[in-house]
Amino acid sequence: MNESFSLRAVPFRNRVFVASGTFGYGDEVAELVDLDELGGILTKSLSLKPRDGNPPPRITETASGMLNSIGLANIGVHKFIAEKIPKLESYSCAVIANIAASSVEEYCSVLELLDPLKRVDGFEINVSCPNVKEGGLSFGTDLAKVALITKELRKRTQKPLIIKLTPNVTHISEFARAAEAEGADAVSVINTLIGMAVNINTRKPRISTTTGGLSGPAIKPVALAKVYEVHKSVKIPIIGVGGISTWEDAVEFFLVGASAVQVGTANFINPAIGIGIAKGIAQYCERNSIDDVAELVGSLRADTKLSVIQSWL
Ligand code: RRO
Repeated sequence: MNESFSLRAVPFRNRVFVASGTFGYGDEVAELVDLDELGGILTKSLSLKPRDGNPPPRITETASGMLNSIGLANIGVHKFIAEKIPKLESYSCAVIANIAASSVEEYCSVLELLDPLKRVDGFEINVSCPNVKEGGLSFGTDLAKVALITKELRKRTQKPLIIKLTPNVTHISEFARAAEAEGADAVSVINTLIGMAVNINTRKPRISTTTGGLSGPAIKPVALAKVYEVHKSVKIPIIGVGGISTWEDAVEFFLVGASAVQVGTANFINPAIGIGIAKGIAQYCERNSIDDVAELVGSLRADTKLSVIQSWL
């Protein structure tokens, strides 16, 4: 049974990745988890300079979900190269660097610093952080900006270029099409949904920035619908992300059109969960005489005449 996947000839052992922001830079988790059993690791978003992020409280639990407002806290690209890359050298698991920035120039600078490194297999471009004033959603909700960022980065790398899209727009498929048109190799669908939680005793928001990004099982139905929408609109692979915590969840994403998946919030419960999900997918394929996970991708049996999404695509 073939469970591998590739982008621009970069091979991934299987189709289960760990999502950015839920797995540090990989090295922290390496003592607990055999990284080489994962399809790939998406690093925490990297900016040019280190960032402290937003003030606490910046995480709170909600029904079947988690609300975060980390605010892009990260060690900065220089420290990542000096301290994290050497620790990842002994693993063969693909490392995709996630980049976030507050200007097109900053995206380009971070990518140019990382591109020559052998240990960096590709890039996921975060144009969808809901928790920063500059960059983030202000880019990800602007079609022209998404197109420009993709175009400028495409000129600067031959490695896989993945654009991570926000669900906080009317039609996510338009953004996927813009990324595809400017040379993206894949899109990650979706980043977190803007959400809010209130403490009725203090009458205060439960996180410092009032609103934050909602993730976890609560958002899985939304993520599935967004992947389904994007699958109708682009030919490049879609990496499905949003609330996946079991292998059955992952199979749902394949059926609606994802070529690979990322496990995010579930890593906070069990950082080895991605490996279990990959094994569950392989066993499901074997039980159902499926020779290649690719056979599942987009194989949903939906009555297209009754599909509401079609009408406005
Ligand atoms: O750091 C964050 O607050 C954050 C980021 Br960069 C992101 O892309 N998505 C999210 O929910 N939080």
